[in-house]
Amino acid sequence: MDSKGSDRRRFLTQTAALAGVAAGAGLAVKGSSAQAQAQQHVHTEPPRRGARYSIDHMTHYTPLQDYAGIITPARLHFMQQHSSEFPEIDADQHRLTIHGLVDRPLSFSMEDLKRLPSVSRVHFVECHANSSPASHNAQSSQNPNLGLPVQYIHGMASCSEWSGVPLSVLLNEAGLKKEGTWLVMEGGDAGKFSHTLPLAKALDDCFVAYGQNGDPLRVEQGYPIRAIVPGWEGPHNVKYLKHIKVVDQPYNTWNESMNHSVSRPDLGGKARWYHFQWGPKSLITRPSGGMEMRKGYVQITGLAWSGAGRVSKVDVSVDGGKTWKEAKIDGPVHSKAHTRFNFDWEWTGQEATIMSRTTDETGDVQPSLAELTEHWGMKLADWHEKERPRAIHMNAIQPWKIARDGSISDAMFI
Ligand SMILES: Nc1nc2c(c(=O)[nH]1)N[C@H]1C(S)=C(S)[C@@H](COP(=O)(O)O)O[C@H]1N2
Ligand SMILES: [Mo]
Repeated sequence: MDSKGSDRRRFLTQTAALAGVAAGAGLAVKGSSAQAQAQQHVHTEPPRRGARYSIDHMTHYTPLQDYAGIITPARLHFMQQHSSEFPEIDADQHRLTIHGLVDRPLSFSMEDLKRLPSVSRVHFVECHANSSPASHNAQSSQNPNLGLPVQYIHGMASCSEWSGVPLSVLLNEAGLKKEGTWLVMEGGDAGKFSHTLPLAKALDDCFVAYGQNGDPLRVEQGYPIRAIVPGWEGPHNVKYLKHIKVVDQPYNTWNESMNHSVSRPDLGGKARWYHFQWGPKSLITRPSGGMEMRKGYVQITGLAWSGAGRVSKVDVSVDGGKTWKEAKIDGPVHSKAHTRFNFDWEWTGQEATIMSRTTDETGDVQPSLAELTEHWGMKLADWHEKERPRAIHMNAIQPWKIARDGSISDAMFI
């Protein structure tokens, strides 16, 4: 089959489906028609700096700047899919097997799963590579001087109400042998995307989801079932889930080895293995890069989240981090979920740098770029090398710089 041809058809269809959403966007992206924006909502990768590997994958970014509240409309959920086609799975035939270090290997049909006790929980899913240093200040065709809009820097994060069966229920049915300490989960897509997970996390709050915002999962999100691993990096949430094997040690699956480790020069090229939980993170989604300010009242709005639990507060600075004021939290605050914050402001027409910083219920505070860089054993100057180093698990405070002419640019690495 001609996979290029079918990809193109798919992108064309999805562009058409999203055109309505883009046209409704409030703050205009400078110098772009609604149609050009729609194209941008669904095109694949923005220019990447320092990409070191090449594998088949399809990416969609969530337009974080274009919706209100905390739930990402399902059709706008980001997608990070390591294959060039979606698997075509017949839900009536699909089975989930649990095997390995268990008393009774089991195989569940969708009907079996839906008969079991269920939970519905609001959680974010965020790609480990979201907010990558490579996407900051990458040149945008729309905003050559302003960098990419927030969608293409931070849009590999979305938040949904997921429904399904707790992994603890399924594992207890199968009966765990005491040597079992880890799981390997495998998807039904072409590359058999696999990931390991410590058993303790699986038993704590993970579940096998079949529902997304009340509907069945979308094909992009792993129809008919996927793992939800609350607060942990994206790849743990294995889509098209087919097999769960209980094992006695972590496996370095292909994806974990190739894509999810960063080698550190200061550690003699050794990698930092196994990133798990997202730290506290927030960002102002509006006004943000590529938008245009008008003088007078403006509501600053954004999202905050943490892999450790609930957001306890969000502070906003409009003077480049010199002073901070607490923002208003709007709407429900769920654990390991996007949380909406708002902040009333008046822009007087002066140059300003705006940013947000969140604190989670464990007291952990979102780091500045300088703090995060130090924590990683790097130097700020490293980011200014020609090939900006690769980094995953990026949760640094995001500054947006407002110029006197009202244009807004990404000030993360200036
Ligand atoms: N089967 C399968 N599961 C997968 C992937 C994949 O390519 N195939 N991608 C992983 C990665 S890297 C991420 S970030 C999340 C993205 O979930 P989403 O595509 O629903 O946004 O799914 C994870 N689960
Ligand atoms: Mo990812």
